[in-house]
Amino acid sequence: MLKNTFSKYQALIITGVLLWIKSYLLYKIAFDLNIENNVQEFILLINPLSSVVFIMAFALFFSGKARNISVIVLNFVATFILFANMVYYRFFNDFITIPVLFQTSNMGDLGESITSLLYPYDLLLFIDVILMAVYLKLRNVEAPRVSSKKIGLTFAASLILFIVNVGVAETERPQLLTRSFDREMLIKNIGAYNYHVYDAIIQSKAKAQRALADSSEIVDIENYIRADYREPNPSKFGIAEDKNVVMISMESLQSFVINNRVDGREITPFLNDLIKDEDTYYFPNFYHQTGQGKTSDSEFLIANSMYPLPSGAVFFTHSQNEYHATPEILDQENYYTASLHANNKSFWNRDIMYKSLGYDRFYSVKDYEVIPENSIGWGLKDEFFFEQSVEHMKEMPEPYFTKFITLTNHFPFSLEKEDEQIPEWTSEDGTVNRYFTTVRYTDESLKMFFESLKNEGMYEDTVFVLYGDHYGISENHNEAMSQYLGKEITPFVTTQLQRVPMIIHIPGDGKGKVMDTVGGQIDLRPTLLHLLGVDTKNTIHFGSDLFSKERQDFTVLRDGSFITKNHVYTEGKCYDKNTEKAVEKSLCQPYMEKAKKELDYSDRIIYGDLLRFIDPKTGQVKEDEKK
Ligand code: GP9
Ligand code: MN
Repeated sequence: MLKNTFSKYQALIITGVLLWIKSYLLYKIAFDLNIENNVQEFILLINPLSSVVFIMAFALFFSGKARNISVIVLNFVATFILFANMVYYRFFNDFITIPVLFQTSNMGDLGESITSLLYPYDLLLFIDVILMAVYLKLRNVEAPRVSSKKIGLTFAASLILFIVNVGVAETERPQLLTRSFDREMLIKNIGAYNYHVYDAIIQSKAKAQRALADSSEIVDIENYIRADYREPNPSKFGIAEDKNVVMISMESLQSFVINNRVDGREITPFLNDLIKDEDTYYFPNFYHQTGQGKTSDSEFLIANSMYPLPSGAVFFTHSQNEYHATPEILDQENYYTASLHANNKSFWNRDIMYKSLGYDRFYSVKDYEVIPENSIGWGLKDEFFFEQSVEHMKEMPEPYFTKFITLTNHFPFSLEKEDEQIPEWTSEDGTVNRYFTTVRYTDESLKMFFESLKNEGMYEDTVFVLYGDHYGISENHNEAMSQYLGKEITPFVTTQLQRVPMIIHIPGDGKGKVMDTVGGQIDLRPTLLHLLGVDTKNTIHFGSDLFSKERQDFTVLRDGSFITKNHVYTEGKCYDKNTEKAVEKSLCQPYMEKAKKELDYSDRIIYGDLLRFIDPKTGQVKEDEKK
C-alpha cells in the first residue's frame, strides 16, 4: 500500500524532499544566518516543510504526464526564488523584499555587477530539476487523478505544518509575526517561502490603502496641524544653529532610574551630573510613544513627528511612503546625516526605511569591528560602539546630524562580571535585577563617549540630545517594580513608568534647567529644528516645541492613554497626578477628543501615504494634486 502510494505520487514526493533538503542546505551555505542554539537549528530545518507541501500540492490538480510537467515547473520556480535570494544576498547581504524589486536604483547597483555575482556552480541548484525531468521521462511515470478532497487535505496539512512551525518559532521569538523585526529573523523562523508570502501580504495591504486615498484627505489634517502650531520660543530659536548634532537613543532607558539608587548605589551617576549641568535642559515629564515597533517606532517619531502605527512596525509596513523627515530637512540645511547602530542593517528594515527618511549614511554592524571580546547579548557593547563611532564621526563632513542607538541595555540585560559597575539587585526577578546593572553600564559608556569627544575637540560645537527609546521593564515585572518603588503598580503608575529621560545639552549655553512641561518623543523634532534655527511652520508634524511659551502640557501614548499637566488618562479612567487616585472622568474629557484625533490623523497620513500630495517646501497640497 505504502509502495503503491509512493509510486503514484513519486514525482511529487521525491521533488518535495529534494526541495526541502535544498532549502535547508542553502540556508546553511549561502546565507549567514546566526543560529544560536539547537532549537533554532531545528526550526531552520523544519521551516521549509510547510511551503514545500503547499507548493507541491498545486501539482495535484494535474494528472498523467501533466503532473510531471507541473512538478518540474513548480520546482523550477521555487528554486529560482532561492537562487534570486542567494545572488541578491551576495551583494546586499539581505533578502529580497518586494519594494526593492521596484527600486530601480537598487537594481541598478546590482545590474553592473550581476555577472560577477554569478558562479558556474550556482547552476547546481537546478540539478534536481533536470535530473527529475530525465527520470520521469525515462520511467514514463504517469500520475492518477486526485480527488478534490485529497487536494484539500494536502493544503490543510501544509497549514498545520505552518502553524506548528510558527508555534515552535514563537517560543524562541515571541510576537514574531506582529513585530516582524528583521528579514533574517523571519527567514530563520518561518523560512524563505513563507517570508515572501508574508512580505507580499504586508506590501499589498499598504498598496491597497494607498490606492484608495486621495489628496482631499490631507486638507482637514493640515487645518488641524496649522491650528495646533506653536511659535518657537524666540530666546531659544537658532541657539544651536550650524552646530553638529549628536542624538542618542538610549536603549530601554526609563526615567525611574534617573536620580535614583539601588541598594544605596547611584544607577545613572553620569546622567545625573549631566542633568545638573548649567548647559543642560532636562525634561522629567517626557514620555515614549512607541508601539510594537519599539526602537524603530521611536526613530519614526523623532524623524517625522508623527505617531507610529497601532499595530506592526511602520518601519516594515510603510517604508515606501513619502516622508519629509528630519534627515531630509537637515540635508537641505547642509547637514550630513547619519545613523549609527551596530546591529544587522536589515533589523527593523532600517536599511530600506533610512533611505525613505533621507539619511546619507547608515553605519551598521558591518562598519564596526565586533569580536567576542567586545560584545555580549545583542552585539557590540556600548562602550566599544561609541569608541568606534568616534572614528566614523571624524570622517564626516560638518555640520553633521548623527543618531546613535545603544544596545547593551536591552532585554535580557546580560553583562559580564568585569563590566559590572554595580552589582545586580536582589529581588526575585532576575530581569529587573540585571536591568539596574546594565543601565549603570550604559551610563558609564555615555560618560566615556562624552570624554572622548572632549578629548578629540568634537564636543564644544555640538548639541546633544539624549532620550530613552521605550520601556525596558514591562508589566510582567510589576511585582519586583512594586517592591523597588515601594508602592502598588496601578494603571496610573504604569503610565507614569512610560516616562523616558530626555536631555538636551548645549555646551556653553549656561541657561540649562529642569523643564517641567509634559511632552513626548513626538515633540523632539520641532524642538530640535527650532534650536537649529530651522522653521517648521510649513511642515506636517504633530508635536510641538518643548521650549515654546505657547505649549500645552499634553502628550498621547500609542495605546490612547494621555497625560496633561494635572491628569493621566488610561484604561478608561482619569487619574489625578497628585493623589494618584481615579477622579471624575469629566476632568480628562476636554482632551479626549484631541488625543483620538491626533492618533487617527497620523494613522491616516501613513495608511494613505498622504505626504506624497504635499509640497515639502510650502507645506501645501501640490498644485497638480488639487481636486
Ligand atoms: C535592534 C535594537 C533593539 O537593532 O534597536 O530593538 P528593540 O527590540 O528595542 O526594538
Ligand atoms: Mn529599543
